[in-house]
Amino acid sequence: MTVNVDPVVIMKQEVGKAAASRVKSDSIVGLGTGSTTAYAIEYLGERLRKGELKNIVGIPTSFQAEVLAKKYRIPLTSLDTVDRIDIAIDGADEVDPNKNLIKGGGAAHTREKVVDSLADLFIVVVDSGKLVDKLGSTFLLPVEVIPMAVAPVMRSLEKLGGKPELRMGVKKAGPVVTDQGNLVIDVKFDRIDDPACLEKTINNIPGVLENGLFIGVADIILVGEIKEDRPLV
Ligand code: ABF
Repeated sequence: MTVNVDPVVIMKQEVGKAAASRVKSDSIVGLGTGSTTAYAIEYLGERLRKGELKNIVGIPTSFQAEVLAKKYRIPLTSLDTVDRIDIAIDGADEVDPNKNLIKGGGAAHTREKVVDSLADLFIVVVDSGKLVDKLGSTFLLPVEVIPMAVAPVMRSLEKLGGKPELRMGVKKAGPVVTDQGNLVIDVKFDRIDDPACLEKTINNIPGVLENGLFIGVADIILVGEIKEDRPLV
C-alpha cells in the first residue's frame, strides 16, 4: 500500500530537525512558535529521550510552545532564572535578503522578540515561500496593542500609510487575544522601504506593545524545500 505524506509536512520536519540538531547539551534553548518550529521541539524531545542531548532547558515563546515542550518532556525555565539564551529556534512569516523578518502570524511575536533577541544564536526555520524581496509584500504586519488603545493606534497606523485591521478569531466570534491579554492589529503597507525605522516608529505609538518587524535579530535562516510527492511504501 502506498502512503503519500504531504510534502509540506516532510519539509517542515526536515528543517525543524536541521535546526534542532544544532542544539548542544547544557544549552538554554528559546522555543519558538508555529508549525515548523513544532517539529524542532519534537526532535529536541527525541534527542533528549535517546540520550543524544543532556541537560537542556527551554524558554517558551508562547502557551503553544510551552504545551509542546511539556508534551515532549523538555524541561522549562524562565527569564527570571537564567541570564542568557544560547540558541533560539523560531518560525517566521516573511524573510528578506537581509535576514529581517515579519513575524506574528501566530500572535506570539511579543514574547518571541524578547527570547529571539536575547539568544546568542537565533535560527529561523521557514519554507522557501516565506522568502521575499521586500517585507510586507505577502504578509500583513502584526501589531500587539492594549485593548483600550485600538482606535487611536489604528488612526496612527493610517497616518503612516498603513491599512490596519483588527485580527478576528477563526470563527469571527471575537478578536484574537494574545498571551498578554492584548489584541492584534494587522497592517497592510504598500511598501516598507525602511523596516528598521518603521519598527521603531510603530513601537513608539502610545498603546502599542510590540510589532512583528524583527530587524537584525536573525543569525541563520534555514529554508526547507518542498519536494515532489514522495510515496512511502
Ligand atoms: C511564529 O512562526 C510566528 O511568528 C510566525 O507567524 C510563525 C510561522 O509559523 P509556521 O512555521 O507555522 O509558518 O514564530
